Amino acid sequence: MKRICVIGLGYIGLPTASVLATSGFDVLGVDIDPEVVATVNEGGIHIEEPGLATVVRAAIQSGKLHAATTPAPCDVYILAVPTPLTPDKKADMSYVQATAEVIVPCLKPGSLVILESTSPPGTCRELLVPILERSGLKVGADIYLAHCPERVLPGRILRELISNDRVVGGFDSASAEKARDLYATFVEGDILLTDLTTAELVKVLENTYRDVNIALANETALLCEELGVSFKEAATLANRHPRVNVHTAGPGVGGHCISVDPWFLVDRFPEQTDLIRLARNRNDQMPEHVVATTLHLLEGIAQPKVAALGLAFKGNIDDMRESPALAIIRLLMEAGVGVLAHDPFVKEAPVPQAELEECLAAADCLLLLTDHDTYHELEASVAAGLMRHTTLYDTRNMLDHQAWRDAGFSVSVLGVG
Ligand code: SAJ
Repeated sequence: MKRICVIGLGYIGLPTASVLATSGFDVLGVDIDPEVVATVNEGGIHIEEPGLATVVRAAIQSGKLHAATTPAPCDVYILAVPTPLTPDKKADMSYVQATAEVIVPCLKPGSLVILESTSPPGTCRELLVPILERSGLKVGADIYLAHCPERVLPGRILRELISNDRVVGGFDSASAEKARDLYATFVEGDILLTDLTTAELVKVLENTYRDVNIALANETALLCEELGVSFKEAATLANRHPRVNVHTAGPGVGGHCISVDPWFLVDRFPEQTDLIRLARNRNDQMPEHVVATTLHLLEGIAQPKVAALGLAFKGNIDDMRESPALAIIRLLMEAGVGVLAHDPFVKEAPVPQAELEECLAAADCLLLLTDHDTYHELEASVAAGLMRHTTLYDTRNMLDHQAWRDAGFSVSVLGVG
């Protein structure tokens, strides 16, 4: 059985390492953070993800998964490290570069290197190949290289890791086939083979498609506020057309993927990406719109206080990366508004956080920012009893607004005029 080194024990690497271990491979999970390594070796997890704790515990108990801060010689290296944005919206490839450099001394003829991190098209050939060849081995002749972008949705990672189709791009067909054979041991979806650059583009294109469509939804939602109609109703009706899929409007686009990946194309092709740039900026401007509306709702109130419900970038997860909720809360605080935030999934936040009741106590506006399912159970009458002013601003258009009006609330909804 092959020995596999998975580098980067985050949202993608840890589930991947554990699933490979429970499939019978000997897996070495590598992370630069010694605390993460210690937690994993104890069978614990440092991220919230349904089902992950069970799989990691099983993988560690079986003796098939072991974590360390440095790699060791293995047959396969899976790189699952972050590709964040620099402040000037360029792809920061430093983690991929450092990871590739650190495995160079471990490479031997027959090694297979797989990049899972989402990367600008061209990364594997232009960045990885020259680094890997510092080993004295030639990619395509001595070692294999493939790109197999992760495509799982936070909150459903373990299920999607197994059920989703995978795109595998190979340096050559031998590389693609080797990588396919590895994923075939646990993937139930189809595994589709292509070349390295196409695979890189596919992943970025998927998320750019989402971003541009969400921007269209958000822009139309703003028009609906002017028109005095409901965006949700219009979108639902438009979606009865067999070839239309209008996305959902909201307070902005968060997460490490959709709000980031389109910039990889803009960075690489600044002249040809007007549409992508405009869409990205439209989505990035949504927090300002939410803040402007909230400030309008608070007009005339001395020392206003907002109860911000939801910190994660989307419902039912704890992930706050690029979360519009954080941007909105920070902007409100800068404008002199007191904000207490609540999120049932987030343990530690970079903004003031409290239990739900404390959050709502004497608040002037309930600002709903994340579509956690539990917020459907919010009791309007309970909130009304705690708050100073009964104002609701639902940026996810998810509550039963009539029930809140019946409880005495004045209700504003993003995308409803
Ligand atoms: N959002 C909207 N309107 C929508 C859909 C989403 O405002 O119609 C917002 C969400 O609230 C959230 C953000 O966009 O803030 C992104 O959420 P998401 O659930 O659409 O996507 P992610 O970032 O959790 O996961 C995406 C997925 N990509 C696609 O659906 C094309 C996932 O399959 C990828 O694996 C992941 O990015 C990734 O790793 O790239």
